[in-house]
Amino acid sequence: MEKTLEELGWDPFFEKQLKNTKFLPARIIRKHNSGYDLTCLEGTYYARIRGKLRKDLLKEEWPAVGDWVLCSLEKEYAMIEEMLKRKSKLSRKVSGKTSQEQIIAANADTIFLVVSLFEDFNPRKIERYLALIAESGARAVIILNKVDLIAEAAPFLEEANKLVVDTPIIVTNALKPETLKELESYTEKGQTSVFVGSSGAGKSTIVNVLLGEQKQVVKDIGKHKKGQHTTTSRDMIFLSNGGILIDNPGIRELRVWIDGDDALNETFSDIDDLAQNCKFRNCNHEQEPDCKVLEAIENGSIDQERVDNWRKLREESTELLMKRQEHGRPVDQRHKSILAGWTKQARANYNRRGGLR
Ligand SMILES: Nc1nc2c(ncn2[C@@H]2O[C@H](COP(=O)(O)OP(=O)(O)OP(=O)(O)O)[C@@H](O)[C@H]2O)c(=O)[nH]1
Ligand SMILES: [Mg+2]
Ligand SMILES: [Zn+2]
Repeated sequence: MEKTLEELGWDPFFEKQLKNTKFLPARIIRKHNSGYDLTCLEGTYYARIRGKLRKDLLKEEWPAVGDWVLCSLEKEYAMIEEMLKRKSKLSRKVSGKTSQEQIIAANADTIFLVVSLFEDFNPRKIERYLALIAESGARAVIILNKVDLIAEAAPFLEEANKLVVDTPIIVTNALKPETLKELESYTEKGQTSVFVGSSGAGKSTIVNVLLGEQKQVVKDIGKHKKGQHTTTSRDMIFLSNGGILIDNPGIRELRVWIDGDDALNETFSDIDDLAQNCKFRNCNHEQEPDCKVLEAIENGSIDQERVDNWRKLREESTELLMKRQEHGRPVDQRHKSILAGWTKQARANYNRRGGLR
């Protein structure tokens, strides 16, 4: 059954970008090694990027699942002619020494971070995800799943609440669909929700509950080894109420893709607030005199580990920026303050290693 553009997630943000075009708006619903599937008013087509557009784009800028593009239809397939500007973009850095970006999903409204309370709860890892989601421009919702497998949720909830200001936290048991009711307010008609988190956290199980059928293969506990990915591709899934979901493979190594320091300031807003009154404007909160963050650690109002993680993420994102600069990428005003926070010691480490970790 063909879908209306609204059912595909079209809204005024994209409509405004259409100017007298002869091409059709279409949404990327799947990525293959050598092309894409996209859906437009005429149906779903295999698609490739027009050579001219391909030349204009860096490889890492190529369309991702969730992107809106303009296409033309040939007999059997579609040609992607233009890309529309994104409302949000969830990215990570490709593993290893490269400074390449990998777009996980485009144009999400909500990103559900699924954490298993049983095997996966780690505040530092959650902070890392939250920083990435803050950078994406989409809204974060934390799902603490598998509550049935632990004795008591309260200590976890308390710990999780220390990490966020107004990010919703939902405690679930995906094997009991009624515990997922609260998710429905985020998965309404035309809303795009993306599921991320470790392998085995329960992303696909939750997607199946929302869909009302076993579409996504979920891990069979008896048959698979721990750490093995069950979901291996990113697929767009359409709910009968008009909601749109993107299930993802579990992420093994989450290297930050942060451009400027807004996302870190947002994720660590408690540290950022305190830092306003530190003696030095670019205080690293390590051993500087008159440091308000160190005082807060001292009096127990903020965890040392949280501050260490902030520093680590900041270092990682600054190194990434350095590396991208070396590769000739432009540095703009937003990057200035993060580069200014680059300490002598960190720069020395970076140079000694000859680049990224
Ligand atoms: N007890 C319990 N088991 C759950 C819950 N949610 C999911 N599971 C089980 O956990 C296993 C992993 O679930 P999946 O949905 O495949 O996990 P995933 O996050 O999609 O994993 P990847 O696709 O590898 O990234 C399955 O055997 C599910 O049945 C829960 O709330 N409680
Ligand atoms: Mg899965
Ligand atoms: Zn300080």
